[in-house]
Amino acid sequence: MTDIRVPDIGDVDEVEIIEICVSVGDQVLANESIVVIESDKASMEVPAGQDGKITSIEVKLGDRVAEGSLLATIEAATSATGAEEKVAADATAVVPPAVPPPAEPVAPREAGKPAPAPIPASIPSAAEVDVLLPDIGDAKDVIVIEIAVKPGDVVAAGDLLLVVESDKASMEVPSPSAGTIAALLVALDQAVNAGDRLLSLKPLALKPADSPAPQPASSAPSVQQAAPASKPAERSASPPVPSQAVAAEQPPVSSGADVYAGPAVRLMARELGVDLTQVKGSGSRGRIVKEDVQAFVKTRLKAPVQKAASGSGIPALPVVDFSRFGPVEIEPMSRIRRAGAQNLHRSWLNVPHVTQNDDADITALEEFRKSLKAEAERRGVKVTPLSFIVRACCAVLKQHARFNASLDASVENYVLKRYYHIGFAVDAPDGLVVPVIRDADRLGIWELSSVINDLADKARRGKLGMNDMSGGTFSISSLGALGGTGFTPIVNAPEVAILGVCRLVTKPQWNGREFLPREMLPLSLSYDHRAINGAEAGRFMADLCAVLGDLRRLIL
Ligand code: CAO
Repeated sequence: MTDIRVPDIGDVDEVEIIEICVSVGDQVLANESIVVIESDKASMEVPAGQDGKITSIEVKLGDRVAEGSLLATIEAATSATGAEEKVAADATAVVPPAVPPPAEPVAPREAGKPAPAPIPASIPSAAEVDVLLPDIGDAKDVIVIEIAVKPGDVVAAGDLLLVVESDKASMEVPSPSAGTIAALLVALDQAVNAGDRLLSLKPLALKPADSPAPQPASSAPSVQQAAPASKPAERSASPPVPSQAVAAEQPPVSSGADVYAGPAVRLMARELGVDLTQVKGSGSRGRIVKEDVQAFVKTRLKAPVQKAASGSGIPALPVVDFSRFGPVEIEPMSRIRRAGAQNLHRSWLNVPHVTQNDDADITALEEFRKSLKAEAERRGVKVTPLSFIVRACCAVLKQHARFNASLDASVENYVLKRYYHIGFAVDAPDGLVVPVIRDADRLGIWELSSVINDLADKARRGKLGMNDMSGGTFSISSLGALGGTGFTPIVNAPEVAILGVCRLVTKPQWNGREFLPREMLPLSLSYDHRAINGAEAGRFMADLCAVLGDLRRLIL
C-alpha cells in the first residue's frame, strides 16, 4: 500500500480539493489523475504515481490541504491483475476463457453520470479487446481532452469513451460494443494518432433468452446492447463523432452536483468563471463538452446588450433595416420625448394597470360653463371643461384617499397625501409634459382656469421649471379637444391613478320616460391595481360622474 500525497505546491500554504477523479476500488494507471487541487493561482492534477488499485480516499471535495497531506492510498498492481499487464495483453486474443470469470465489481461513477446497468452474474465475459483511435483525417497528434470512463465502468455500444481534439475540432470516440472497461491506455492531455490503443474493453455477451426488450438509444447503458457471445472479439475502431452532432437528441444535464463533465471541461469552466450547473450539455447522455461552455459564455456576453436595448431585461425587439422595404428618414427624438418615453416605459412595466371607463353627464356643467363666457372674457381667462374636472377630482379624491396616494418602497403601505397637487398632460411641441397645479382643491374655477392657461402656455414655450412639474398626487390627461371615445392613460408613477378625458358627445339618454339629448363626457380611469381594487375604482368613478353631473355636490 502506498500513500498518494499532495506534491510540491510552490509558495502557497494550502490548496483546495476541487475534484476527486477516482473511487475506492478503481484500477488506475500511474499517470491517471487521482484528485485536482487548486490554489488561487492555478489548479493541478495529482497523478496516481504507479499502476494499481485505489484502496482509500482520504479527502473530500472542498477540503483544504497542505503539501504532503495524504490524499489516497494505492495498492500496486500485481503481475496477474495489474493494469500494466492489461496494456501488454494481446489485443487480438479472441478465445474466451473456458470458465467465465466473475463479473468485475462496478466502481462507483462520477457524480451525475447515468448509473451503469449492473452485470448479471450469468453473463459470460469475452476476451478483452483494444479500442483504437480511428482515422482522424489529416490530423496528427490529437490530444485526449476528456476521458469519460474509468476501469470497471460498464458501457453500452455507442457510449462515449473519450474525446480527442485537434486544432480544428473535437471528436468523441464511442464504445464499439457493450462491455466493461478493463484498462485505460492513455491519459488526459496525451497526444495520440490514428491506430493508437486508447483503452481495453471486456465485451459483454448475453444468452439470447436473457435479452430484454430494446430501449431508446438515449437511455443509460444497458446489457441488451451487448455484442453476441459467438461473435469473435476484434481490434475495433468506431468512427469518431463530432461533439455537436449528437446534441439534439440528448437529455439536458441535471443541475447542482449532478453536473456531467470531464476534468478538461471543468478546468475550462473554472478558468472562465462558468457555473457548469447552468450549462446544458450537448454531449452523449447530456455530458457538457467544451463547445457548450464556449456557447454559454458567448450567450452571456451578448446578454447585457439585449438588456440595454429593452431597458428591463425583457427580450429585445429585432433590429430591422426598414430601408429594405422603402425610403426612410431618421428623426431624432427630442430630449423631452426621450425622457417621457423612459418614464412611460418604467410606469408601464412596474404598474399593473386597469382602466375603468364611464360617461359623465355634464349637460348642466356645460350650460353653466357657457354662461360664464362673457365674464371669462372680461377676466381674460379661457374656461374649459378641464377646470371643472380638476375641481371635481379634488372633491372625489378627498373621499377616496387611496387615489391620492403612493405605495411605499415595501409596497405594503399607502402613503396617503393630505395635499392635492393635480398634474395635467400638455401636448407641447417638444413632447408630453405634465405641469402640476398646486393645492388645486383650494382654487375656484377662475383661479384654476388661469393657472391651467399659464402652465399650458409655459409648457408649450418650454419654460416649465422642475418645480412646476414635481409633487403631483393625481394626473389628468385630456384629449377632449382632439376626439376619441376612450383610451388607456398610463399611470404617472409613483402616483396610483390617472384620469383620461375624451371629447364630449351629445347622446340620447333615457330618463325613465323619454330619450333626451345629453352632453356625455367619456372618462377613462387607469389605476395601479396593487393599490386600488376594481370596486374602489367603480365607486370613485360613480362619485366623480355624480359631481360632474351636478356641481352643487361640491358644496355638500
Ligand atoms: N370635449 C369637447 N371639447 C373640449 C373638451 C372636451 N372634453 N375639452 C376641451 N374642449 C374644448 C375647449 O372647450 C376648447 O374649446 P373653445 O376654444 O371653444 O373653448 C377647445 O376644446 C380647446 O381646448 P384646449 O385644449 O385649449 O384647453 P383644455 O383646457 O381643454 O386643455 C390642455 C388644455 C393643455 C390639457 C390641452 O391643450 C392639451 O395639451 N391636451 C393634450 C393632452 C395630451 O396630450 N394627453 C395625452 C397624454 S398621453 O396619456
